[in-house]
Amino acid sequence: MPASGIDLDAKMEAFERDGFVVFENVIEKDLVEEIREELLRVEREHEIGFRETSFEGKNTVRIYNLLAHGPTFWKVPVHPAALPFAERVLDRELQLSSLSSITLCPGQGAQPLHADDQLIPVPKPHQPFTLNCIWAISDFTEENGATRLVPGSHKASGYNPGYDIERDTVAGEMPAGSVLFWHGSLWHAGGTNRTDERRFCVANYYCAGFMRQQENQYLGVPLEEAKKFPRRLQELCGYSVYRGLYGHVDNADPITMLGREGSKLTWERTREEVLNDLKGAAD
Ligand SMILES: O=C(O)CCC(=O)C(=O)O
Repeated sequence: MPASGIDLDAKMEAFERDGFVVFENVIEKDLVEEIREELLRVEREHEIGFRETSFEGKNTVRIYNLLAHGPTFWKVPVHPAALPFAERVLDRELQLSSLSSITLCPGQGAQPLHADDQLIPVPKPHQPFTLNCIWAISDFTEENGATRLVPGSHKASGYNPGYDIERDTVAGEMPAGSVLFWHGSLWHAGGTNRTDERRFCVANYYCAGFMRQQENQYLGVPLEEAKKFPRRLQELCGYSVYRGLYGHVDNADPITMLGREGSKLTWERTREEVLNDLKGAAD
């Protein structure tokens, strides 16, 4: 078991069967509180209102590009309760695809069912290319719009849900401080908020190292800010080379542009080094 004490084998079994899994009460209470305060601060300072599309939710506050909004958010993608599982699902060369918040306000209706990877033109079912990792910053309940999930739908072949499709769903209920992971092909949707309180969460969305990220991290986060990130977060943002090759800048590891020592590119390595790296990435 990893240092966090979470049995990743058991979690992986549930994830492979259902397409989602919850890690209950794994985030420190102080951090949950700090994130909620920071989300409210950013919303206030940037005068962020409701979104304008039904998909994003007309009674929903979404804040995109959270890494650019201060160090509190830097803690999320590298948190030891969540990253090891994501590395297990996608491998150690995964990237951060996007980091955003989704605050369902009172009166927000249900979102249409969808799969996060539905724009990727690869026949289904397929291995996970993306992994969503929802941090509950308030309790997630059926009443306040906990994410609706269609168990096993990540194994559906051939098509994605149309927005008018109806399916039996379960509610991803969990206490604040828990994390809900789902396979990018899983059919899911934000629920209906029938309460008079907000449902807060941060959506930490990872993708495989060979994919294009949903948010452009290089332009979204000023270089001077990215230089202050811990190395692992820089790598997750894409300041790294996939399989020692993809993403290089003029034949160098892009992390050198942040003032750090880079790794050798594939063609500078011995055959043994390449084979060892491939093995390490898959472990
Ligand atoms: O808010 C939620 O529970 C899920 C939202 C979602 O799936 C999305 O916006 O893509």
